[in-house]
Amino acid sequence: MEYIDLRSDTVTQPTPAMRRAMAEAPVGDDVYGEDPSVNRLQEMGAELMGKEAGLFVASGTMGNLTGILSHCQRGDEAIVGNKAHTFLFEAGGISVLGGVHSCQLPNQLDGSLKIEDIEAAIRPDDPHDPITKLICLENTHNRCGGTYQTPGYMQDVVKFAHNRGLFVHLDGARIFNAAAAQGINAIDLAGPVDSVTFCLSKGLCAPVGSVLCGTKKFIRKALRLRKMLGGGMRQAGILAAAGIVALETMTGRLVEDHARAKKLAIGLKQIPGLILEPELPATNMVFLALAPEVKTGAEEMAERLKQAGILAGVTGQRSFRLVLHYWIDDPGVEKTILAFRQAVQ
Ligand code: TLP
Repeated sequence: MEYIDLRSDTVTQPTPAMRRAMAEAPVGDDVYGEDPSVNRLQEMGAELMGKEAGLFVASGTMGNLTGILSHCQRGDEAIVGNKAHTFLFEAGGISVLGGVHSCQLPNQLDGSLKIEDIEAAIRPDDPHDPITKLICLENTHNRCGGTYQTPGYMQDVVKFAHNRGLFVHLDGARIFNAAAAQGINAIDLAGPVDSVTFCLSKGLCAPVGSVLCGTKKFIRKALRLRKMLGGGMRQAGILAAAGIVALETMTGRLVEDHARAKKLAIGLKQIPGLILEPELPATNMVFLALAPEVKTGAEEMAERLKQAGILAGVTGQRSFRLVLHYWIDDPGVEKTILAFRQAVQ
């Protein structure tokens, strides 16, 4: 059976244009800095983010880890949201591999961190304390519902951070969704931060990879860390070629996924027993929960949906995440609404 796979936008397959570009990509040894496709992708990424340099990495997780370890020494502290991907879903890498202590602040409903909370969390110069070094933001914010932050918020946090001698790293895995939702460019969000990771292999459909961007000096440091982490790939241009196509052709269409997410949310909201959280999605993610009167749990419901050809992401005992992407069309949305209606009964 061909499934309608809404578990994530990470499930996206490369487009035919990407497969062609991969087959024909000029390549070289990227550890020597000699892969023309990787070099081109890195330059494109840096320019789009308003940074001096970029570094192609295997994944969003590797981009965040390499980025945070480039800012922080062992014993430094990074301020993160308590729902941040970096904190929840990256296997504790910054602590395990980098000796970086994390200070978790409550993410607000919209995914932001309050500047007052950040200010209160900055450590005094006291030998009892780790040294506050970095603030990590996420935009769009995955676990807060695919919500986005505005350029004004990004500027405010960075201005505050720099006044206090802190750096800001942005997990911009879906920064192009954040930009598309606001009708702006990614540079309007990433421009102020010290470093940013964005992903090619989510809504942009490339098969592998992310790009970490920052100053030349920062990327020089990150290059050594990437090598240490085993991420020095050789003829990686085969992968980068798909990333180039992703940047050239896929960012402009993300609004279509956002429109379908809204359509899906509106359809699901009509079904008794389903609670949309939030009621309308900000970007490409729909989060929903089962109302108390529904006896079935999320796992069993997901099994029923699977029988109907729909793969839903289970996020808790009674909750789901549905992610829209390039490979989900309007009939797919309709079919999903119908399948939920039948599964909830
Ligand atoms: N997110 C995945 C899962 O890990 C939850 C998903 O399905 O959404 N930052 C953000 C905001 C992310 O959502 C993800 C992946 C990453 C970083 C990590 O990217 P990868 O999977 O490439 O390491």
